Amino acid sequence: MTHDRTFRRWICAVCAALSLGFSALDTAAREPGKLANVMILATGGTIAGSGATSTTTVGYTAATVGVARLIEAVPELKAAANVKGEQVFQIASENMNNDYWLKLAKRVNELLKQDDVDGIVITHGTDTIEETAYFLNLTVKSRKPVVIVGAMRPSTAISADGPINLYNATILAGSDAAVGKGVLVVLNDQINGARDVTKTNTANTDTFRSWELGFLGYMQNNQPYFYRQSTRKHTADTEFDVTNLDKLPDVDIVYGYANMNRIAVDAFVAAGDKGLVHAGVGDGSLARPAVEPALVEARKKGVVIVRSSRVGNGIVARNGEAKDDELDFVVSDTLNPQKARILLMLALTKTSDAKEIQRMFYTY
Ligand code: DAS
Repeated sequence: MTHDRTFRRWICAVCAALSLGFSALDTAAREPGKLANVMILATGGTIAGSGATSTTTVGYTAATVGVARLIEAVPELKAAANVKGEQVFQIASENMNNDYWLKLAKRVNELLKQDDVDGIVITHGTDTIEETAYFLNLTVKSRKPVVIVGAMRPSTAISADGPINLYNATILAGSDAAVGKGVLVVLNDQINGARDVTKTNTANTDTFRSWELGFLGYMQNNQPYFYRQSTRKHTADTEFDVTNLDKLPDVDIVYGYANMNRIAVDAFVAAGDKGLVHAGVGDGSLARPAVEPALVEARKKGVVIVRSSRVGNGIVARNGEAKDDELDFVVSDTLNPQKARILLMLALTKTSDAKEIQRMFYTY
């Protein structure tokens, strides 16, 4: 074996050992039997909501209860972890935006650098919990657990689900089993991964699913039970860094349907979008002659085009329903349109090369 190849192998071994060392430092094990230190970051939502009566489960006001009261309402948290609360902002999550995401991601990364923080729980509205979870899955630079939790019934309702969801999320955020699993979403005793979870019912407590790709595990009897984990890169392995970002590139979504026209595509391009996600019918199909020419023109103006699907399951195949190689389009793989938008935004902070962005869609 030549010296050069031996040296290269030696370098690779050293790098592997160092990365293991760093990741071990990142998740320094607690003394056995000591409670984990978990930060609860509150952002609003139904879990912090209140209704006029104890039977009001729709038509209540989200984002009215502060983090201190959320924690006080679940005294059992004291046996789950050493918890501290912080109100990062207080909104109904349909009002979530890129600025809130950047603020939250920077605060999470700041806290996770602290040795006295073992994990983080984020209380959040359910409407965009899947998007915030995926954004953090791509921007948190730590293997420590980050668990996002919401509720489908306000805190004032009979059988409010917020308290047990918050308790489960706190247990999970303090558990070694959750280390290195990426950002997790916990409601209804089910553990979902950030990449694949989506809201599937407007009002029911079992609304969060990862459809065909499935839950990662369950919360039961005060502990997590994992049965799978994501095969895609996340958190500590991400190439994206929002530390010095104050704004994200403008990316919007155009929804596909019968009788579609090109007006929305042209409007977003005229508004200066850097990327467009097309939520196509079927396998990400493009209406011709109405829409495909508009997307081709947009690409020629430098707008990066991602073909996604409104369907909800399955792979959007490259060169299937459109000549992606020839048109220099990107396909979203299995990411739904709202998550494809998030990855495209972060990708555009690093490159506008469609082939490089396609690599990112097959990586995360
Ligand atoms: N409006 C919803 C939200 O804040 C309420 C909820 O379900 O959390 O996402």
